[in-house]
Amino acid sequence: MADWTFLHQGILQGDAEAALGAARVLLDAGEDPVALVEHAVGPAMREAGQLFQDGEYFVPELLMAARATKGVFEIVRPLLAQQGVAPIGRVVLGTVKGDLHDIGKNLVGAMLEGGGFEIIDLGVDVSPERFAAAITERSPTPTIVGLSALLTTTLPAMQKTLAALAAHAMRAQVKVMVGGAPVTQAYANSIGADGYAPDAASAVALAQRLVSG
Ligand code: B1M
Repeated sequence: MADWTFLHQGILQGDAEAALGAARVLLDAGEDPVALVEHAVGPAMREAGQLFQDGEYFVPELLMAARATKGVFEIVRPLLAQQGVAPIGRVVLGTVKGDLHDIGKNLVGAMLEGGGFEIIDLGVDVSPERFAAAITERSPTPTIVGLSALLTTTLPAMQKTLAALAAHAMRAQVKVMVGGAPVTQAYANSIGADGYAPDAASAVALAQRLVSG
């Protein structure tokens, strides 16, 4: 029975070096990379998200946990690909046009990756056309488009992105989830998004709901 404690604690404490070392030891001992994600990486990031929601972790702690997760995924991702492990969904993620805030978007991406999703991160200031192109360019077709916005002035770019997806006849093929400080459930409903998540932990639960039907 594998001992996931060091990896779990390394991520939770945001110690990227310790997490990477623990992941290497587990993989060298023949542990399955899928089990590593399911038993250590995912639970540790969920716990970090919960601590953040409970007010025990602040943004720096969460960012460090995300950074540790990212390092572990650098070595786990190719092994998953070798095994032909399919992600539970593919998410095209980005901060909308005109908006340069990416801390929350990156946290959402790290949590989703920990939850078994493949992330295609388009970065910040992403135009509606680039979101649409990212879907047509990828095979298999991504299942979710995730839009982040932090400015009230860039909220309309979410609606424009949805319009661009519709104009390229791909709105029915993908689910659209939105988030960011000025975004609300009412706003998400008003633009016809499929879901809204207030934080990174809820984003994982929402994405799982969206891919399961
Ligand atoms: Co700016 N900024 N900023 N900023 N900034 C805010 C957002 C602001 C509220 C500050 C304020 O005035 N009190 C304000 C917006 C006001 C408004 O529109 N109502 C503001 C402004 C005005 C600006 C500039 C215009 C300032 C200027 O230049 N005059 C400028 C705009 C630049 C641009 O984008 N074009 C600007 C610039 C910057 C910096 C570059 C300096 C920096 C960004 C650095 C970076 O991201 N790499 C910055 C920062 C850091 C902030 C604050 C302080 C922090 C934002 C943050 O990272 N929060 C912010 C004030 C604040 O929020 N206290 C502010 C932490 C992060 C974990 O939370 O991003 O909300 P958040 O993400 C959460 C959830 O929202 C959710 O999950 C995340 C994790 O729990 N979530 C999603 C986010 N995306 C999601 C997507 C999902 C689901 C959930 O699905 C896809």
